[in-house]
Amino acid sequence: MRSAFRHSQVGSFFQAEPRIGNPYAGDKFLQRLLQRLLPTEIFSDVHSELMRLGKRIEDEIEPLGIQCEMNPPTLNQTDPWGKRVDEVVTSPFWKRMKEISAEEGIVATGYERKHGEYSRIHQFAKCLIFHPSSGLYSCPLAMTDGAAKTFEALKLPKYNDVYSRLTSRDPSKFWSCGQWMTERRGGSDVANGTETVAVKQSDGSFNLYGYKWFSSATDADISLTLARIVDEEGHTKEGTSGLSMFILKTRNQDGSLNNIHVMKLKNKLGTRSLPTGELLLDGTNAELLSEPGRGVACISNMLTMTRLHNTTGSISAMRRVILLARDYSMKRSCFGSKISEYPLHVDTLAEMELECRAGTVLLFELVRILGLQEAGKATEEEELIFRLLTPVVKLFTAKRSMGVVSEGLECFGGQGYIEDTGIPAILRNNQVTPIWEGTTNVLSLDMLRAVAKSRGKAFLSLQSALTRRLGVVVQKRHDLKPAADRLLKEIETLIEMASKFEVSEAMARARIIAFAVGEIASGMLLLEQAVETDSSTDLHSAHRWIRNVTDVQKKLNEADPVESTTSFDMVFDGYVGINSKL
Ligand code: UCC
Repeated sequence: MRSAFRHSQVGSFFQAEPRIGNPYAGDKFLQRLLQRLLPTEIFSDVHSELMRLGKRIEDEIEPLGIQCEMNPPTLNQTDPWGKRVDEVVTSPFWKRMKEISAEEGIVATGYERKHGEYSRIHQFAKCLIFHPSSGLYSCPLAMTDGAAKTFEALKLPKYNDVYSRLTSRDPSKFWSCGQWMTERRGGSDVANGTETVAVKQSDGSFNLYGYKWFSSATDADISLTLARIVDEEGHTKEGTSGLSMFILKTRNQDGSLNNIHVMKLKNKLGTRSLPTGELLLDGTNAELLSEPGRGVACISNMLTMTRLHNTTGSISAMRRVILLARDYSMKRSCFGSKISEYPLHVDTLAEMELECRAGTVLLFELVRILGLQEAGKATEEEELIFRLLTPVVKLFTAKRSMGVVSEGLECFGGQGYIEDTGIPAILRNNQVTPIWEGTTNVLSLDMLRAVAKSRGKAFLSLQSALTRRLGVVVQKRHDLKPAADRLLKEIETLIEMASKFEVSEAMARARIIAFAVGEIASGMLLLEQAVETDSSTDLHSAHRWIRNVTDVQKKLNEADPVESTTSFDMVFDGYVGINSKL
């Protein structure tokens, strides 16, 4: 009697937990997209590899990733006798993730070029399913991919060994690479804020002195970084043209740090499994990689790659929360039915799915062009679109994914707010994607720079590609003409209005322009997917997306931040600032 009473207090119901399962098998949209983008034989090869990797993720990588999240790195600054050692201690799970990354060729697949121009599609499909289960090891891999791309472009035989390590599948050879750009003064404004200096040594190498404020993956084997060369008179040059790019090894041959002091590990909102630190470079020996003064242009190769990986991160965070929420909706009953049976809940999931699909087609459009570039087959139009869309797609997916992931947490009710379900970490970790690799505003301005540098040709290339490709869509399915026309009208209006803006007006509206480009381009890609796959769900996605595309004219006309002071007045409302001594 007493034990039954106790039992009834605890209750006998325990909710079955949501699971991601095999993330590739669970993503039919990705499968159809790959089938469409890849020739039959290549698809067959890639599909079976992704099925296998997906299973390994489910069985081995996902539990390891959870352990990475639960066992963040620590810093031992001194040994027991007080000697400074600055040892970043990472967990065995994190170390194992590095080995698995090499074994699976997460970076290597992009450089082995087994599938020629399709190799990047292959690689990024792997990244997409690997990322959310990797415990954020995907971050060092993003930088490693960026470094491999940079070395490939530089074609310096002296660094063949470095390149082969960055792209190796052998865990004992594989090196990861950091990207140490951010300093206290220069966050976004790298060109003016970088204070690190490089002093030439008699052997031709340089010693670096400076403070790197955000160094993701302090445990990397090597890093690329920026510094100002000190000339013979002891002067350095200001601005972009004073910056050069260097390579450094983080450790000397005896295992000691290369005159690097790890001042602290950052206490971050998320990405806690990543050893992000503040580093003092105190005579760190490095070699000059770029031409003097060409550091920003040279590291841009790396930035392009890390921005693609950032996009991958945002999309895969959406996919992860959707896979979990979808599974949960079939396990959780409420008000007498499975929540998957409520149209309102399904509609919420459908909006999330739609955003994820839009991001996915954008990513694979960029990755498709990247593969063509590397095979020497990209047209001038594609090159211009690639430069234009890279910042747009990064900022678009990062920002929109935050809404999706937040919505996703709500799908689990209170459980979505409970740390040890692992669900809140998706939100905390994803909040970095709109920030690192360039904030939304910085990247909106980067898009404008791409337009300006091409004298408007980047926009016109996008418009002509849209016109041509939507023409093909309409030829195949005439009933899609209204949707295609809507997109063509929006791009035409956007370009017409943007071309009449003064520079300052365009800059003040850069975000609106960037999001409009993202919406229009993804609309076109979703329509292509709909006609080429013949899937009713792909057709529904395209219609649903285009129905929601922003009215660009209205949005741009409403935005009046330049000509009027109203917005400024509204924000500051008589505020004159508080003495920062507080
Ligand atoms: O390091 C970080 C964290 C690492 C973690 C990465 C993991 C990511 C994925 C994880 C997956 C989960 S965060 C640090 C990130 N920092 C930034 O992103 C900096 C943001 N600021 C910018 O992007 C700025 O726009 C700058 C620094 C690029 C602007 O510098 P400048 O000097 O003002 O730029 P300029 O003068 O416009 O360009 C200088 C040269 C030009 O070449 P030339 O001289 O030939 O005309 C530009 O065309 O650089 C070229 N350039 C570019 N080229 C500049 N930006 C680009 C670009 N985006 N693409 C191609």
